[in-house]
Amino acid sequence: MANDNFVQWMTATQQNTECLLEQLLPDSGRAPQQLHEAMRYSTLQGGKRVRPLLAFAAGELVGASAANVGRIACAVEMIHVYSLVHDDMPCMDDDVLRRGKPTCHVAYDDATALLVGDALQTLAFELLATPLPGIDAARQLTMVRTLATASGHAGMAGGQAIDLASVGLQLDQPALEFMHCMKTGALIRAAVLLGALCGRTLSDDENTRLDHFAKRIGLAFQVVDDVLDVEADTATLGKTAGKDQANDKPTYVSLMGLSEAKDFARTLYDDAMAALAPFGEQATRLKQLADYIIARSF
Ligand code: GRG
Repeated sequence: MANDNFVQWMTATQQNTECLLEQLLPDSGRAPQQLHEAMRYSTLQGGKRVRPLLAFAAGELVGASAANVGRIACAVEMIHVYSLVHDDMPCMDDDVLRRGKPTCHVAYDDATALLVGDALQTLAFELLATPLPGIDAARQLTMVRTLATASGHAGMAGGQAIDLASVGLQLDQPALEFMHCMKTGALIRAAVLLGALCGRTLSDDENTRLDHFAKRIGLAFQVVDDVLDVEADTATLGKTAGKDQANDKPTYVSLMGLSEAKDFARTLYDDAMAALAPFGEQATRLKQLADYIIARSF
C-alpha cells in the first residue's frame, strides 16, 4: 500500500517535471530553430528525473511551495542533461545512445551538441536567478552559488576531468570516491539542498543530517550505476551497457568486485537512512527515493 502510494507520487512528480520542462524550454518554432529543437530533443521524454524527484522530496521535508521547487528541480535537470550531452560527445565518452535514442551529436552534430549543453547550463542559472515568490534574494543567491559549486571545477566538471584522466588507471577507494562525489554526487547533493532551501529554515543539526544523506545517497547512486553497467543490458539501460570495462574505466566493480560493490551500496544506503531518522515522517519521500535508488534496475 505504502509502495503504491510512492509509485503514484513518483509518476505524478515525473509528469509534473516533464510539463514544467516543456514550458521552460524555448519553443522549437522560434529561431534559432535547430538549437531549440535539439535542446528539447535532449531534455524531454527521457530519463528517470532522479534529481528533480530528490528536490521535490526535500521540498516536502521543509513544507516548500511546489511551484518554487518545480523551478529549481528543472534547473538541476537542465544541468544534468547538459552534462549528458557533452559527456556523449566524441571528445569525451563518445557514445551513440542515450535515454534509448541517438545521442544529441548523432541526431544533430557536434557543434549543436556543444551549444545545447551551453544553452541548457545558462538557462538553468537564468531560472535560478529569476525571483522565486516568498524566497528572499539572499537565499536565492545561496541557491545560485550551490548549483554553481556543484556543477563547476570543484564539482561535476572537475569530477569529469578526473574521470577522463583516469582511463586505464586503477584508482584506490579514496581516489574513486573523490572522483565520484564530484562527478555524480555533487549534483545529486545540490538537488536535495536546493529543494530544502525552498522551505522552512533548518537547524544546523538538520542541515548537517540532510547534507550527509545527500552525499551518501549520491555516492550510492554511482555505485549502483557501476553495478548496472555490468549487470544490465543496453535495451534496459537506454545507454550502452558494459562501457566502463570497454573504456578501461576505474569503477567500484573493478575495484572491489560485484558482490562487494553491492554490499558497499547497501552500507551507504544504511548510513544515508540513519541520517534521516530524526525527521520522522517528514522524510518519508526521501527515504522512499533512497529505496528506489538502491533497488533500481536502470
Ligand atoms: C560533461 C561537465 C560534464 C560532466 C559529465 C554526469 C557526467 C559528467 C557524465 C555522465 C556519465 C555517467 C554515465 C555518469 C554516471 C552516473 C550518471 C550521472 C548517470 C546518468 O544519470 P541518470 O541515470 O540518467 O540519472 P537519466 O537519463 O535517467 O537522467
